Amino acid sequence: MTAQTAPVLKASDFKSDIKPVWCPGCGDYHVLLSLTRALAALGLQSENVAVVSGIGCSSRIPAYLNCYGFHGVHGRSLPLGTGLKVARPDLTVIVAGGDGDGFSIGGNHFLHACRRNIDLTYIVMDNRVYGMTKGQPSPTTEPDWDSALSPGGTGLSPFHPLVIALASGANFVARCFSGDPARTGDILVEAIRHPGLSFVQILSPCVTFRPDERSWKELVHPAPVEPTDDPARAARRIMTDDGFNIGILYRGNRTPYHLAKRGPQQDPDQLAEMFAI
Ligand SMILES: Cc1ncc(C[n+]2csc(CCOP(=O)(O)OP(=O)(O)O)c2C)c(N)n1
Ligand code: SF4
Repeated sequence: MTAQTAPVLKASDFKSDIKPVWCPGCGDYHVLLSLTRALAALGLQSENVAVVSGIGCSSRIPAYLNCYGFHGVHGRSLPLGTGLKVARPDLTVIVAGGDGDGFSIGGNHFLHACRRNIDLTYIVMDNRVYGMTKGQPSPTTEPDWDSALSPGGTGLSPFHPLVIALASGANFVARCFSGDPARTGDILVEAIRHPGLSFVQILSPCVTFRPDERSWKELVHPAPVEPTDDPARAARRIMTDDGFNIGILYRGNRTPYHLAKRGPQQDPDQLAEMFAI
């Protein structure tokens, strides 16, 4: 009898048959492409990958992938992904969503997922707006972005996700641009390979509610420095860059979370008995 070898999957094999409902020109199409390329480049099999999301246009991504997926609850993608990874450490778990999902309602989970430094890759498709609910400002929206829903702008200081991730304990931090799927795919490969919590902010224009973001393609540029393993240096650089530096900005050596060695797992029936009223 000959041993069966797993087939080598192409990027297109990771794409499901479901046609995305994103607006024509939405940056998230290219994020989908980059992610399928990364999964293929890593030589992964569909049954060993799970993509978990929250709610938002960007959070629809699990449906468009041919691997395990969970389209969860708004702001709760990281606890879902954390639970999955702890229960199934053998899986490659990728958590994905938008800036509203991750930094607003999910902001607290973002801090603590970075602090726990579980071996996850967290992708945020940052369009600096709530796309799905028609254009409200998000935590990363510029204070002077003038719109029908925020006349004159919010006047609020934007959230700085990369620095907050660093300060909270993430082990890998990168910024990508959806319009460069080749580079984004390469960075995602490194993010997925890197142990611990890898946070990848992908600037992904919302062409419907932020048509001004079409200009991002002229603004992005490669980060002028090599990634550092010093979080303070990385944070200083990110705080003083123009927000359009693309590349791996921090590659850390922080020890990822491992389940403490415990005795044999409790029998669920015994547990139910203990808590029976
Ligand atoms: C608990 C809860 N609160 C609010 C909503 C409404 N809601 C759905 S998506 C969304 C924001 C989406 O913005 P973002 O996460 O940035 O994703 P995008 O659509 O821009 O990709 C909101 C507020 C919800 N579904 N559930
Ligand atoms: S509303 Fe914006 S984020 Fe949502 S699909 Fe359309 S372009 Fe993309």
